[in-house]
Amino acid sequence: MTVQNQHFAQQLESLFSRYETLVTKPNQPAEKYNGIYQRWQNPIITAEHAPIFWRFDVNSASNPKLLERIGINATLNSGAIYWQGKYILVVRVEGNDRKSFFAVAESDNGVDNFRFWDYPVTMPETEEPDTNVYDMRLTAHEDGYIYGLFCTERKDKTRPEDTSAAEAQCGIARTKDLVTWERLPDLVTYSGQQRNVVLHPEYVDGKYALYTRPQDGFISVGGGGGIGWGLCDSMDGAEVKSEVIVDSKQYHTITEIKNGQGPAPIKTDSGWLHLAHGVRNTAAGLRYVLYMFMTDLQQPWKITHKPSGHFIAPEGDERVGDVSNVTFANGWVVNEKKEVFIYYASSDTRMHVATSSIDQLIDYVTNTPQDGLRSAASVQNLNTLISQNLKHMQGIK
Ligand code: M1P
Repeated sequence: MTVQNQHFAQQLESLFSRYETLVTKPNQPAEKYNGIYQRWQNPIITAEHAPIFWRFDVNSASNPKLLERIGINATLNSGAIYWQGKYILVVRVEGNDRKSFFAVAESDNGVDNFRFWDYPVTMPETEEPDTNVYDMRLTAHEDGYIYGLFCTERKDKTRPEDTSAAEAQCGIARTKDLVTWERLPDLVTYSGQQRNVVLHPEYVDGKYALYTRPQDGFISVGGGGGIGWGLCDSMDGAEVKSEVIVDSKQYHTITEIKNGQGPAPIKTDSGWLHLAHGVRNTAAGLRYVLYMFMTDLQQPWKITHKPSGHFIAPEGDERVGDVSNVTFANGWVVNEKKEVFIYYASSDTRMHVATSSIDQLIDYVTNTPQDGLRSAASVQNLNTLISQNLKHMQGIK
């Protein structure tokens, strides 16, 4: 073996060995307690989790200096499904070239040892090719398919001179095995643009039901916004003729600038549990947090409970990344034990998990005070709790 070949072999072995250490690292619950959910210490999927053979040409003949050929920048906003006893994420993987694509990663326990399948998803295109695809929401629909709804982004051709002018719409694909995807026509709505569109898992009045996010522009929702709701006859040529707003953006709340549905809601005996994101502006830029609400079982477009404030906000290392001060979730799953695994990305960079249970989340959603929309109302909520607690604590002395 030549010196160069020896160096190549050593480097490659070290790359594979460091990779194995990373992907097999056990995760532990974080220390902080709120009784609602448990954060876990380590990010579950990072750019470094992309297999070595995605990034390097491992043949010493064609890559004698062992250079990285295809760089991966981030692993973020992932759809999730509990499928055949495995915790499956359809990860948004973003290359160094800024293009996102989907790739499936699976784990046996949902909190660590996530591994990507060998190949990313080959998503068919429509007649109008996507420039970028991202943020898939997975829904196992009662029609028997697993649907993936995602954002398809293309250049805004009405503004050819503006190189950042883009248009977001909802791409739709379905699968039965998460390997082969049938691409269906993009969703048609009568709002300017759409992002954060999610398919409800059940028919409503015999139709498919969609959570939407009507928006006037690509980043700004403008006069539109809010989490919308609409029905359509078919997912093959889906058209939502009218949208009602389920949860609107609201002044001086966590949704002041915009909001969007997270993953598909979870059905419980008390109502549909929803996870969403809310965005407000700050001097340091936009801040994205997660929040929850519950809707009526028969009328999923009607909110029955909505706790005030955020459910998960960026903390510690989560606060920094490509787009700092962001938590975003488009995937959660429930297992046989009614445990809930909430998969969220931090700062558009890496994936994390927090675990909870259906009972805890129902308790949180139904018993947390609502937002009174004024400081005085917040103090009133606090005073009520304090006085109840002080009486209770005196009683047990
Ligand atoms: O950068 C934060 C998020 O911004 C967008 O979300 P929204 O449409 O609600 O503003 C998306 O691009 C999302 O992918 C990203 O995480």
